Amino acid sequence: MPNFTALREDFPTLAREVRPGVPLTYLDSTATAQKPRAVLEAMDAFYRRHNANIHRGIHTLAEEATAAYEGAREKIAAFINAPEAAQVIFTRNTTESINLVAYTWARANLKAGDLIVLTEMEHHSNLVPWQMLAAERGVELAFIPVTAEGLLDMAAYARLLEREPKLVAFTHMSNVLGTINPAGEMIAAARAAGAITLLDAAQSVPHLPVDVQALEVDFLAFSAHKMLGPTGIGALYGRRDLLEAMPPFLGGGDMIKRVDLDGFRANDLPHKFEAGTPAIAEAVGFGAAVDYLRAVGMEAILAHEQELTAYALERLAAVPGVRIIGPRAEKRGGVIAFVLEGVHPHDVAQILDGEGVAVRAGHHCAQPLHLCFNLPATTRASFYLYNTRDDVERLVKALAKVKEIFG
Ligand code: C6P
Repeated sequence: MPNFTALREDFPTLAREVRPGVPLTYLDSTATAQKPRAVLEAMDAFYRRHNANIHRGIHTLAEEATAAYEGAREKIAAFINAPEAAQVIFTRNTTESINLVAYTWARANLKAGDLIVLTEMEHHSNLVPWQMLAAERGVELAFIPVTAEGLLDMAAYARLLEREPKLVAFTHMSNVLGTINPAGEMIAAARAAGAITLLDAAQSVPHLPVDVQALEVDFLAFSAHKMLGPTGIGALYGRRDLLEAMPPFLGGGDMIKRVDLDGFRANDLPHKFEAGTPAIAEAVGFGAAVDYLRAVGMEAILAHEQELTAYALERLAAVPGVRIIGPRAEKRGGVIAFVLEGVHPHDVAQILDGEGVAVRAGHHCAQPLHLCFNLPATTRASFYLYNTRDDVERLVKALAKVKEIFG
């Protein structure tokens, strides 16, 4: 088992104080993760020594930059066990990956009356693109309900599949409830019903082993910044035959094989979907983040976070007035959303910040899910590999302060 307390040393941000004498307790990794030195140094080294545009120049730096960018793609492909690197498209983030599928595959393949199955626990980025498509094309959206425990209602899902949806798109792990959905089982059922599948893996790829071939998923979307990498870069994995048949997303440089005044011929995968100069240094940082996660081990990271979450659930449940939403520990990853009776979540978060405890408050870009629980907002604490029981204790102590202030 890796020494999770010792690896905190790799993250400079975790050593800082929020204000003099108040150390940082970072419990907001679901929003974005902190970055280890290995990522910062890889990006710094890229800019200091190798900076050049890619796929264009034939000078040494251009070749080094291209090799670094494509090398990062290889690492990310291996991390999710993609059959080939060309099936990994660099995007800006999960949101752009999902929009890419909505604007290309969906607009080329779906027509009025076709059904898309989503869930009530989706982040807005796996909801609004489909609502936009529904408004434009008249496709129908249907939702797998969320149970009171915060799980998907699988009987309702089976009934929705009888309606032969064209696409089933759902989150692998909820950014609010922490629920880890049974993706393998759900994808197999969707495939049996003839549907294409898209997995929003923004919260799963960073925290648990994800194997696209074992899952037999058609599209998978995730962001580097939630998995120790930089902001501004994410990835879309896609099945080769689907990606090849899809029209390009954005037009411009690099995504073409040939252009004349009458038209263009699209480039091969993955370049067909990467128009313009991409986030090169960010790709290098993304690759370094994946190296770091691999070295620690995704099984070990998941086990650490689940153990910590079970502990935190127990400790928080003992705080009078705390109501936690979401399932029991075995069914969730390191995310705990809660309300404290009589105190608005924003006030909770503000007082926690005064104690150095960084959490998120609000609807966490999942407004429909909050409505399921009749809550406009929650406070959310989330964990990553660098969090420890000490962080949980600081959270509990800071909550006592909130209660003290609000009586
Ligand atoms: N959730 C949170 O605090 P982007 O912003 O594109 O990198 O990721 C979007 C996204 C998609 N799906 C899920 C399940 C997510 O959790 C997120 C991002 C962050 O919960 C920021 S809103």
